[in-house]
Amino acid sequence: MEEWWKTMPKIELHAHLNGSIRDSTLLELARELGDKGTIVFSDFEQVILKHDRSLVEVFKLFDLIHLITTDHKTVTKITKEVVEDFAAENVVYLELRTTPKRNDSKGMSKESYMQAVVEGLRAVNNVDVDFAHKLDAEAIENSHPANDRNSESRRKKICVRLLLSIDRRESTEAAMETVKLALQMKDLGVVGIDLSGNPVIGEWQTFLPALKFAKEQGLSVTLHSGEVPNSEEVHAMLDFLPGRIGHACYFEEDHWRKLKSFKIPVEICLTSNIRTETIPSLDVHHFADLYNSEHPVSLCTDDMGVFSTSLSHEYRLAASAYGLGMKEMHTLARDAINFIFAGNDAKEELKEIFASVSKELK
Ligand code: 6MZ
Repeated sequence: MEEWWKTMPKIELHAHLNGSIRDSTLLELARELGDKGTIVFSDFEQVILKHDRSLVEVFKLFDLIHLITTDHKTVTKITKEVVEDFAAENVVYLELRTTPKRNDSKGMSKESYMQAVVEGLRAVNNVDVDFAHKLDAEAIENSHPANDRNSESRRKKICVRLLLSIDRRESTEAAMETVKLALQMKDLGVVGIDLSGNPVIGEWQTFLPALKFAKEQGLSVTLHSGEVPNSEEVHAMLDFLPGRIGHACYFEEDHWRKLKSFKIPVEICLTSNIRTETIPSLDVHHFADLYNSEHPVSLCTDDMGVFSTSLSHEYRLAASAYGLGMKEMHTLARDAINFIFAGNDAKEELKEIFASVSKELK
C-alpha cells in the first residue's frame, strides 16, 4: 500500500525549481561557498535544516537559496536533479516553473539562466526527458535504440514543460521581458507564465499588461491567488480567467462562487499550506469541498525541498485525510491531463499511460 503512491503515475503542475532542491545539494553548495568565504556556512546550515517555517520565513529562505544557486552550472545541476527526483517517483508529466534571473556579477541574463535550465533537462541521463517537440523525441530514440516498443528494457520517460515565473517584486518592464523570453523559448518546451513571489508585495495592475500580452500571444497563465487575504486582487485574478490558479487559501464565498462558475482548475498544495499556516489543518482545507463538488483540482508539491515533501506523499496525505481509495486517487491524478498546459500530443500520450494502469485496477 505504501508503495502504491510512489508507483502510480502522477502529474505535477505546481513545482518551483529553487524550492524543489534536495537538502543535500543545498548543503553541498553552501559548504562550497562557505569554504570560499562568500557566506558563513553554519548560518545557512541552520536555516536549511529547519523544517517549520511561516510564510514570511519561507520567502527569507528563498533569498538565501538564490544566493547559493545563481550561476549557470548550479542552475543546470539543480534542474537535472529535480527532474530526476520527480521521475523517480513516477511523475510522468511535470510542469516545472522558475523565475528567470539576471545576475550581472555572474554574467547571467534571464535568457542565459533559462538556457542553463534547458541544459539541465538535457543532462538528465537515468530517464528519458521529452521536453520539447518531435526533434527531441527523435534524438532520444536515436540515443537509446534499446527503447523500441517491444523492448523489455524500455526506459522510464518523463514529459517536462516549463513555465516562466514573474516575481511579484518585478516591474511591468521586467515582467514583459519574461513573457517575451517565454515566447522565444516556445520550441524548447516553455508553455506558460506563472505569477508568484511574496504575496504581500506588488500590485496586480503592475503585472496585468504582461499577463494580458502572454494570453494574447497564446501562452497559458497560472496565478498564485489568495495566499494572503486580498479580496479585490482575488476578484481581479478570477476575472482575468487564468488557465489555472494556485493555492486559493484566503477565498471568501463570492470568490468560490466565481471560481466554480468559471471552472478554473486549482493547484492544491496541502503540505505547503499547512506548513506556512495559510490553512490551519487538513480537515478544514478547501480541497475537500472542491473535490466533493467535482471542481477540477490537482495535487501538487509547491516546493518539495523547502517543505520536505514529495508528490507521492501529497497523495498519501489526501487519501488518509479525505478517505479516498486507490481508484479515486488514480482518477484524481489522471484528470489533471485535462488542464495541463502542453498540447494534444502530450495529452494523448498521458491518456495511454493512465489507461494502461486503469486496466490493472479493475
Ligand atoms: C509564492 C512562491 C512560493 O522561481 O527561483 N515561490 N511564490 N508562494 C509560494 N508558496 C510558498 N513558493 C515558491 O523558485 C523559487 C521562487 O518561487 C516562488 C518565489 O518567488 C521563490 O523565490 P524559482 O525557481
